[in-house]
Amino acid sequence: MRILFLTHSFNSLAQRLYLELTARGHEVSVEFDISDAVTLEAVALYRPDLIIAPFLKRAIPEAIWRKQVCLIVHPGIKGDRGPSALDWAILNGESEWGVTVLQAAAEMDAGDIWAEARFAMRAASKSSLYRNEVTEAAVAAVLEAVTKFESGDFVPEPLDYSRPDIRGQWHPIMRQEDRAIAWRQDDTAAVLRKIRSADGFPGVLDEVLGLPCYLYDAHPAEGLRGTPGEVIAHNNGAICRATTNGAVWIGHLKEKRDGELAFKLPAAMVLGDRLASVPEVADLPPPFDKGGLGGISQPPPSSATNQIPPNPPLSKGGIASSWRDIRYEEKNSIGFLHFDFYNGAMGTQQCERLLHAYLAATRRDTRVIVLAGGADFWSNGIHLNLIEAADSPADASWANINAINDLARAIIETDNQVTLSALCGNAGAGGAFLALAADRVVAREGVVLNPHYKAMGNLYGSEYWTYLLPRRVGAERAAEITENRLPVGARQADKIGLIGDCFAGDAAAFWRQVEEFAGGLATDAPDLLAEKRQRRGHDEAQKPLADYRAEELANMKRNFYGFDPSYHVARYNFVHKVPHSRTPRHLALHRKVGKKPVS
Ligand code: THG
Repeated sequence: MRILFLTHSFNSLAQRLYLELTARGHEVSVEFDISDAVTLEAVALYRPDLIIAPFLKRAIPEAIWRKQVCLIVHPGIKGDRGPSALDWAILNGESEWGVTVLQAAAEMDAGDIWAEARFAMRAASKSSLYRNEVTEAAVAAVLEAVTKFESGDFVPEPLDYSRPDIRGQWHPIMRQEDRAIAWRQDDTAAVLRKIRSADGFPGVLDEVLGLPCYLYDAHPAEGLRGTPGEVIAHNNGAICRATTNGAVWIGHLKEKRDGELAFKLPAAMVLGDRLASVPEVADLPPPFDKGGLGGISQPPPSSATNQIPPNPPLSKGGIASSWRDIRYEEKNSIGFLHFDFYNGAMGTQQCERLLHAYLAATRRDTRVIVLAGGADFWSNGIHLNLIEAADSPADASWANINAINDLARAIIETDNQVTLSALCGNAGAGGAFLALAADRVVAREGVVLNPHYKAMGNLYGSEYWTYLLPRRVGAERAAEITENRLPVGARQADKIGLIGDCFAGDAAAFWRQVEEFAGGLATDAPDLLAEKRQRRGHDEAQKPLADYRAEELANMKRNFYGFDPSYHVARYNFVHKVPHSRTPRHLALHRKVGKKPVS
C-alpha cells in the first residue's frame, strides 16, 4: 500500500512505524503538519491508500477524513481521549495502559476504533514509557489495523461508553496546576509521579532557590534527607531536593523566561551561583566499590595509578548518591558499563568521565566489556544543548567532538578485552558510530539507528566513522546510509552487517540474551583478541587511526568555524524546538520533482 504519515514530526515512534511498514513492503511517505493547505496538497500529490497519524497534535481537515480512512495513533486505552493521555495515566498511577488506533472524525479521538494494544505501566518518565511500552504497543496496534484495512471488510467499532470494554474517558489538556508539586506534602513517590508525567515535555513548573523553572529527569535519592523542598546537595550537575520522606535527584532544568530563549540544561548549570552554599556530594570513589559494583563516574585524581583501591573510603559523611549516570558491574568475567545520559546526549565532561570509567574497566581482570548505554538511549553523540549554551558554540563543539573521539579511540584500541556494544535503546549521529567502535554490536529488535550526521546542518561527522562504517558495510552502502539520512531498524542493520545480531523481546529479555552472547565471547576471548590485535595492526599499517581522525576533524573544523553557518542554524532550531516549516525532501516522496497533484 501507499501510506501517508501525517505527523507533527518524524519522532522515534514515527520512525519505528515507518521501518515496520516499509519492511512489510508498504511505501511510506511523510508530511509534517504545517498547515491544512499543505496537508491537503500532500494528499493530492501522493494519493495514498491509507493515512496514518503517528504523532499528530492538530485536527486532520474534514475534507480529508470524509474521503478516506485516517488512522490516529492515540497513547491511551479504548475510550481515552485528549491531548495529555500519557500524562494523566502516569499522574493517576494507572497500573495498566494502552495504545488505541482510531479513525479520525469530527470530534477529537471519538472516531471508530480499529485496534488496541495494552501494556503494564512502569515507574518511569513519560518519554521513557513512550519510547518503550507505547512504541511496542503502537507497532502491534498499527500493524493489526493495517491488516484489517487491507482485508477490505473490517468494520471498526464505534466509541460506545456503555460497552464494558471501553474504560477510558476524555481528559483535558494537563495544566501546570494539575501537577504542581506541594513540597511540604508530597512524598518521593508523588514528586516522581508529577515530574515523570511531564518529562520530556513540558516539565513541571516550580521554583528552585528562587528561580522559576521547569523540572526534568527525576530519580529517587536514597540515604539523603532534609527539610522538604530544600536543595540539600548537588552532584555531577544534578541537584537533590528533600521530600517529606526522602529526596529526589533532579538532573535537568529549564529556566522559565518570558521569551522563548530557554532550553533544558543540567540543573547545576541553570542555578549557577545560587548553588554556592549547597554541598556537593562526591560519588563513591572510583572504581568498583563493593566488590565490583558501584559508581565510577568521577575521573580519578591525577595521582591515580592503574591500581584499584582495595578498600575505598566512603564519600563525605557516608552519603551515597543512589542514582548515577555511569555505573559498572561485573558478572562472570564480563564487565558491564552503563551510561544513562539524559536524552543520550554526551557533553565534553560526560565523555571524559565515561572515558575514565571505561579505562578503569579495561584494567579489570575481565574478558569482555559490554558497553550498555542507557535504558532509553544508547547514545546520541555530542551534547547540542550544552554547545548552544556555551560562550563559543564552535569551541564547545570542537571540545566535545574531541572528547567523544578520545572515547571512541580508547574503545577501538582496547586489546585486553573483547568489546560489545549492546543497544537496548536507540542511537543516533555520533552515538551510532561510537557503538561501532566496539568489536561486536548487538541491538534490541525495536531499536532504531540513525547512523548519519547530515540532517544536523550538513555536519560531516567524526567518531572515526570513516574507518568504522565502511569496514562493516562496504564503501557503497556507507555512502548510501550517510546520504539517505533515513533511520535504520535493528533487523535491517543486522542484515546489512552494520551490527552483528539483534534480539527480540523487551529490555529484560534483551539483557538475558546479551549476557549469553557476552558469555560466548568470553569463552572465545583468547582467539578473538589475537584476531583483533592482528587486524588492528594491519589496519593501522594501512592507514593510522590518527589520519582518519585528522581528516574528519578538518571537515568538522569547517562545519564549526567556516563560512557556512548551516550547522549552527540547525543546532539552534533543534535546541529551541523551532517548528518545522516544511517536510524534508527525503521523507516526502510525494514532493520529489515531477510529481503533479491529481484533482
Ligand atoms: N480527528 C481528527 N484529527 C485528529 C484527531 C481526531 N488529529 C489528531 C488528534 N485526533 C489527536 N488527539 C487530540 C485530542 C485533543 C486535542 C488534540 C489532539 C486537543 N487539542 C486542543 C485544541 O485543539 O484546542 C489544544 C491542546 C493543546 O494546546 O495542545 O484538545 O480524532 N480529524
